[in-house]
Amino acid sequence: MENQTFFQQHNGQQVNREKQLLDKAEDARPSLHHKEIQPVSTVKLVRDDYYIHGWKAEFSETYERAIGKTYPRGSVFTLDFGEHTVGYLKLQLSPVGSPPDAPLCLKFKFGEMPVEIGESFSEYNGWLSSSWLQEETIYVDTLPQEYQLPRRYAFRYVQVEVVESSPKYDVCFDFISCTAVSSAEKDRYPVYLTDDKLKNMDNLSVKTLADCMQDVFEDGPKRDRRLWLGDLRLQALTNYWTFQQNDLVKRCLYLFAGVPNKEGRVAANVFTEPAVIPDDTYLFDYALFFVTSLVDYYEATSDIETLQELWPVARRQIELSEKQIDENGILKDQEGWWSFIDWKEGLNKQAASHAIFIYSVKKAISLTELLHNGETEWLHRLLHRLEQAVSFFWDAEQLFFVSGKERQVSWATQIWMVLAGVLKPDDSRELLKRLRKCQPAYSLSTPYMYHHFVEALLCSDMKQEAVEVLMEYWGGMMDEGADTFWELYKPQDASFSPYGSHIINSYCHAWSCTPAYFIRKYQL
Ligand code: RAM
Repeated sequence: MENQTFFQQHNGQQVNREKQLLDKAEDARPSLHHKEIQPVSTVKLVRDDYYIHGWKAEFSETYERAIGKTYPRGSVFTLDFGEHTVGYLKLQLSPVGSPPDAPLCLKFKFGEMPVEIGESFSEYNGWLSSSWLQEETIYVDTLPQEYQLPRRYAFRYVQVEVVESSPKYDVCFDFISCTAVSSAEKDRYPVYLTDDKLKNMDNLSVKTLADCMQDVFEDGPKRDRRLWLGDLRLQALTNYWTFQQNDLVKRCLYLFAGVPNKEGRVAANVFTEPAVIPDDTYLFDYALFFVTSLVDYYEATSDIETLQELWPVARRQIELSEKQIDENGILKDQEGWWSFIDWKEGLNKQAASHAIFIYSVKKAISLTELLHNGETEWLHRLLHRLEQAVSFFWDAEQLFFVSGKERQVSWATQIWMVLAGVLKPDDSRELLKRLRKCQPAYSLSTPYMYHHFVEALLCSDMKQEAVEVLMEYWGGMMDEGADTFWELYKPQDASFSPYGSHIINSYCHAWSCTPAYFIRKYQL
C-alpha cells in the first residue's frame, strides 16, 4: 500500500519535484579554476624492487634542457610534473628541418604512479575496462601549432612518443604545460603543525581532496571520475575542515535526491554528463549515507531550507532499509554487492550493515528533533528494535561481534559496532584493544575502512592509537612516495587491487583524503 502511494506520487507530481531538485543542484554548480603547470624535468623509468610496484622514476634532465632539443621519429621521453596534476596537456609543436611533408603522430601515456609508465598497458588483464588506462594518440596536420589534448587526465608523469614525423623533419616542443583544473578554492582552516610528518600528511590530504573537487566531488580524477555517495560523505567531512565549499556538498546531495529509482532509493553513484542519471547500482550502506551526509551538512551549515527539502529523501532511505529487517529486528543477510563496507573478498556484511543502520537512525533522530516533524517517535521505535537485535551478533565466547551464518569475525564489524555506539565507552575501548591484539583474519583493505577505524579509535578516546594508525597507514603511503592518497593500499601487498590489476587503481582517491579532517577536528 505504502509502495503504491509512492508509485502514484512518482508519476507526475514526483517527476516535477525531481526536476526542481536537479535545478537546485544546477544552481550550486561550481566554477572551475585553471592553473598552468609546467613539468619540472624528464625522468627515466627504472626497475627497482625497493620501490613500490618495482618501478622508480630517476631524474634525467631539466625541463628547460628537454624542450631545447629536437626529436626525430621514434623518440620517447617521460616528463615529470613534480606533483599530482589534473587537467589538459598543452604543447607548442614546431618542425625542424624541411617543411613538414607528413602529419605528425604523437602518442601520450599518463601515469599517477611510475608503474603506469613503466609497464605496458597491453598486458593489462584486470576486470575493469582498459579504457580507463590513460593514453592518447594524436595526429597533427599542420605545424607549427599549439595543441591541447581534448581529454582531462590525472597524472604526475607523461610519456611522449614521437610515433611519426617524416624522414624530412623532426619535432621540437617549444613548451609543454598542463592547464590544471579544480573547483577547490582556498584552504580556510590551515593548521600549524610542528610534526613534519603530520604536516605533510595534512598537505597531501588537502591536495587529494582538491584534485577530486571538480564539477562534483569525484571519487578519483583518474577513475571513476564520478560522484559516489560513500566517497562524498568523507569528502564533505574533510571539506568542512578545509575548503568549506559547502555549496558543492549541497549540489551533490541534490543530485542524488533528484534521481531516485521508482521506489525512492538513491543510487550508489550518479553520472552527471551529458545529463544526470543514476547508476543502476544500489548499496544498502551508501543509501543510508545519504541520511548521515545530510545531517553532517546541516551541522556544518545550519542550512535548514536544504534540510527540510531533502528530509523526505533521507526518510525514504530509512523506510526502505526497515523493510530489510526481520521480525526480530535483525537486518537480513544477503549475498554479494548489496552493501559495500569494504573491498574484502569473502567479507560478510550483515553485522556491519546492521550497525550502519543504527548509526544512521541515530543521526536521523537528531534531524527530526530539529525539524519538529513528529517523526522522532517512529525512529526511536525502529532504533529500539535494531538495538535489541544487537545481542544476536554478539559472541560471548569470542568476545567479538560475528556476522552471517558462518559467524564471521571481521574488523569491519567491530569498527562499525563501535561507531554505532552499541556498547558503553569502556566496552568499546576494550573491544578495539582486543581487535588490535587478536588481529582477526578479515582485516581492512582500503583507506575507506581505515578511516572508520581511526574514527572509532578517536570516538573511544584512543587518540594515541589513532595517531599510530594514521602514521602507519597513511604514513606508509607517504613513505612509498605518494603525492596524493590512494584508493587502495595494503602495506603487505603492494600489488593489491580488487580489480585484478594495480595499474587500474586510482592513486588520488576521495575516500583517502580524511587525515586532514582527523588532524584538524581532533587537534592531533
Ligand atoms: C569504486 C570506487 C568508489 C567506491 C566504490 C564502492 O568504484 O573506488 O570510490 O565508492 O568502488
